[in-house]
Amino acid sequence: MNHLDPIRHVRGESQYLDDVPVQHGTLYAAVVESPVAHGKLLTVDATAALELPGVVHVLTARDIPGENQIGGIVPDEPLLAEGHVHFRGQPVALVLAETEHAAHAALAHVRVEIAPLPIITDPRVAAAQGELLVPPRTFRIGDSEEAWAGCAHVFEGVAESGGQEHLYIETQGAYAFPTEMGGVRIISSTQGPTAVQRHTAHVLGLGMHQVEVDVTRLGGGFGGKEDQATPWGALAALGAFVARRPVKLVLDRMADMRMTGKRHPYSSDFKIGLSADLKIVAYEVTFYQNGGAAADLSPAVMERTLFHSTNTYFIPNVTATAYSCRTHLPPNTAFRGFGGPQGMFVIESAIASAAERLGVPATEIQRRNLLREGDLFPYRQPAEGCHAEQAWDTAAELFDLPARRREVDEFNRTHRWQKKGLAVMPICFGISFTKTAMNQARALVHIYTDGSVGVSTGAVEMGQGVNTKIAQVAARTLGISVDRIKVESTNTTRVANTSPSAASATADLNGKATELACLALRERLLQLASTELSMDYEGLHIENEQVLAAGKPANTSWEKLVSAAYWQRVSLSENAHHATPDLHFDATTNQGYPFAYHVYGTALTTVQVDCRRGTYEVQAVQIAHDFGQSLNPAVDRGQIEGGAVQGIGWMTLEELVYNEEGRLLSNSLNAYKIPDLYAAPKVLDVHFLDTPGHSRAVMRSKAVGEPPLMYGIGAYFALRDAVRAFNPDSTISFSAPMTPEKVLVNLHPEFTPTPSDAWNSPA
Ligand code: LUZ
Ligand code: MOS
Repeated sequence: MNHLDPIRHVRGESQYLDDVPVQHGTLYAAVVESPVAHGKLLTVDATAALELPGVVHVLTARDIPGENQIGGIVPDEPLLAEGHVHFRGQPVALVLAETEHAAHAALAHVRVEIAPLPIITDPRVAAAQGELLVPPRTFRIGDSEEAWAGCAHVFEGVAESGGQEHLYIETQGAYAFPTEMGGVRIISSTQGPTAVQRHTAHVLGLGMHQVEVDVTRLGGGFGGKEDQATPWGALAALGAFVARRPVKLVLDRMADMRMTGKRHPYSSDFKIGLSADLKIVAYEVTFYQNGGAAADLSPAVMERTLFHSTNTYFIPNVTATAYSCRTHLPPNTAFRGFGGPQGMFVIESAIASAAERLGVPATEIQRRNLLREGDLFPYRQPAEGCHAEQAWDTAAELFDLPARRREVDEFNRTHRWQKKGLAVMPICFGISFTKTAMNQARALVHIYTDGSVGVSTGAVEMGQGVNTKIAQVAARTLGISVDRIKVESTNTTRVANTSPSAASATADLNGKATELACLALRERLLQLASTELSMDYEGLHIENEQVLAAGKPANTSWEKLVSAAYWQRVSLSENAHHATPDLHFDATTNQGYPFAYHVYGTALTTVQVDCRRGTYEVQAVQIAHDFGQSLNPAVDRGQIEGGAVQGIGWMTLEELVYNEEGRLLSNSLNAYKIPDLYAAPKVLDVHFLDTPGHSRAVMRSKAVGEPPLMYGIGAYFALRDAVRAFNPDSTISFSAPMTPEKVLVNLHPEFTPTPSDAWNSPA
């Protein structure tokens, strides 16, 4: 079965926020941003702006009727700046005007006066000054301190990974309408409708029942709309609340890039100890996370970095510490992988460092230390249903790792100015929100009297195909065709108290709730069929698969039965709740059972570098991935391909540059390069491993959203391999992204780059 949406997408028929027909009387909002990264806010003077034609209101913190606070984990973030500004691009005021043009034209006429204060952009500097967003955390197993003495080899180093712009195709935005009785209805481009509802209610001083949030679909989220869709929803709602008119607020691309947080850059210290036979005995790592100016989701991201600090390896002695550092950048936030990729980059750097210094292939160390069934993660959950070795061995055999290695070496022997590189990247990703309480979901299923079905859940469709999967779950469970099912918009009045669509867990959580609701309806209908109607009803009982496989429209007896149920006054609606069983985690000991299960896989990456220019090509990414029993191989393959390419972008081309004043210099697609058709791998193979899936996964189809991003880490190490083939003495640092400029400098260390003048020239 294909994804339900693409034909409409391609025809431009799908409705996104900006396609919602504009209601008469709508005002347009534009955001006045702080022009400096840190300072004392002296005045916000809107007099001149208010004299411009079409300008209706300029709202500041003083106009907020409730509490000026949108912090999630920590209450440290105002909706509109008050007293101080903490990052460049921080919302200071909101202009409301009759047209979009008038609103934007007014921005420059709002006079904002700020007394500048010192600016920190480096997380290590922040940590040294005690600027932490939350106290540090340490995950510990065994005793690494004791273990060093017993190691044959110990290596230390530093690893750095950069941020990443989400670059969802649809920018942030919201459209808010005042409702009768003083409430608001918000159409929001958010992964977290409940977060928009909760914070808007708080800001407006309303009950949550007075705020309705509706989401049809997003043009991408990638984590950027898990928490950071909230300010735009709340600002539009504030405008609608004050003006008593509909208010539409959509960020343009450059405003979105300037004002919103991104993937967290990390700077980390590692120390790895190995035995003579290359077993990893001990690992110590300290992460400095660049959190930006407010906590946002940084503490949770930092925690997931710790969870994934050993990737897919068993290490008996681990001490992993993380600092979430406050800097004067926009608050960094969730991004596909949620800190996991950053943690995994460091352990892979440590292994590469050891391998290079010992003169052995990194793959020797990697393969020898893969997790096995029952091995403990540093947080004491055992690896259950562990497919780490299966994934590696399948990939190595299927894609012939020894032959790939020989080909690369042979090519490098015979070519002077072109070099190839190869890396293997095994992954392991824990599925569940690490905050146990968030692992719950509800579904509301209505069967209409004609036998058609409407399903509402908390899942937000953002291109990932969750609605397709939910429709499949309902169809399979009820034994009817998918055409009879509509997955409705995500609306806080139909399904309340939802977790965001995040953590790769959306299909599992909402799919399971859908399955439960459909099972209850099916039981009820079966009972009716057997007792009340003495119907010999087979369509529902079994043969569901056959009915679907035969491509028959809904079994006619389904309609008969549904109609009978109505006339017998049997309810045709069901609301079900699912909570992932068995999860627990103690955040004081950092031990427990936080994940429903883990997803495994392995990628082989081959690159070729032009050693005169530093330019490169990712030739092949060949993946063996653990999908379990895939509900939808087409959708799942798409997630792997997109995730891998997005990960390659993070590791290679995508370079966020802020200057020392905290100004984003890579502020448009002229200056921020994401993978395009040319940068995508020439070959991208995805092999579906034969694995049973997990009973905690929806219909044993394992979560697939975030894990593949981490295959992209292989591209960094493959490039490093190619650089070292050209220049074996290279003292190349573990620093991603490995841009062509960086490759060039590492190929030719005698070539001294000029300081980044280009970046510092006035924009
Ligand atoms: N969001 C969240 C996430 O709130 N908790 C998580 O554990 C998580 N993991 C991945 C992505 N988003
Ligand atoms: Mo996400 S990083 O699962 O919103």
